[in-house]
Amino acid sequence: MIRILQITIVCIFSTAVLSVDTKNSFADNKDLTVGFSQIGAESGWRTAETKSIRSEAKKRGVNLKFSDAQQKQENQIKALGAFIAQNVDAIILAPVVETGWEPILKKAHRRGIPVILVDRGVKVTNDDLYTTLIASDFVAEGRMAGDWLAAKTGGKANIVELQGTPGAAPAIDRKKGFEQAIAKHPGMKITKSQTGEFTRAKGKEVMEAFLKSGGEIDAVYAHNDDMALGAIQAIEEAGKKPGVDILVVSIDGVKPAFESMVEGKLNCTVECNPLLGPAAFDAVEQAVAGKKLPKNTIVQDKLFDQSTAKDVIDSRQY
Ligand code: GZL
Repeated sequence: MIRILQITIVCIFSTAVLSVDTKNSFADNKDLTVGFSQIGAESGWRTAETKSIRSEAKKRGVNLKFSDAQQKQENQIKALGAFIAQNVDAIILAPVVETGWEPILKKAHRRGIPVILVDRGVKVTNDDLYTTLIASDFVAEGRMAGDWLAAKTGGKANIVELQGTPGAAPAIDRKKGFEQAIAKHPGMKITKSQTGEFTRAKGKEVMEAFLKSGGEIDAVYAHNDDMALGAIQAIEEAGKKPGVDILVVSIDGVKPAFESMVEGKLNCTVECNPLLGPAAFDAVEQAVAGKKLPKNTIVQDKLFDQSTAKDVIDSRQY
């Protein structure tokens, strides 16, 4: 725990220092070339992360090569191959799924190109194949959402679940954490569960099918706000009141989620901070300078619900 605490303090401290005087500290980065393989633009969270990485690269004068994989791992692997062929100084990777990265990461490792993982982790036989992972604790996020729902329902609810992308770390771990939380309450069970692929459109479509298939639904647990907002639309179109007839809990903390909580439709969201640009380029600079980095930097998360949404909505940065 101390280790995580130290990492968190370092992370917060270095982020705080960077945001104060970045213009002076990194002017000499103009000859740094970094390849960034981004998953796509499936959610508000994702576009906020892309904006943070792009703006931080600009602020530091880093030459950023950006690739949008349109949700396909093969496109990410191709992009990493191109970055390696161009002999970039470092790679930032947001891996769409956990597995299948060994060969391409071995190639980068052989070329001595540091790979900074942001927002999602990978499963590899040797974690020397990546330099560091900067991400939230998705199991903790799922647990926070489950504990909140248990308290709200007195431990009794039929729940439908909208899962994220199959095989993605946040989908696997948010499910795990939520199930750990509700396991403490025999009256809480997940009656239906299907992927909504982290998108609003698919989340709405799956929720419509859940509603049509009958059975009591007391709550929806969505692995991200975009799917939750789609589910809210489906609940309203079915003539029910989201947030009242059917509770809605989700994760991310994007601004539209706060707007929905103020309207009384979304009940709670667990923030998963996407503004990873400063920490990502901190790690790039330390890695290219040959400094040792912690293998895992955990981004701190916080739960918001309708009792707090109004007070903080104007200060939300994404
Ligand atoms: C979480 C990130 C997830 C978000 C979704 O770190 O990988 O992917 O929760 C996004 O909104 O699509």
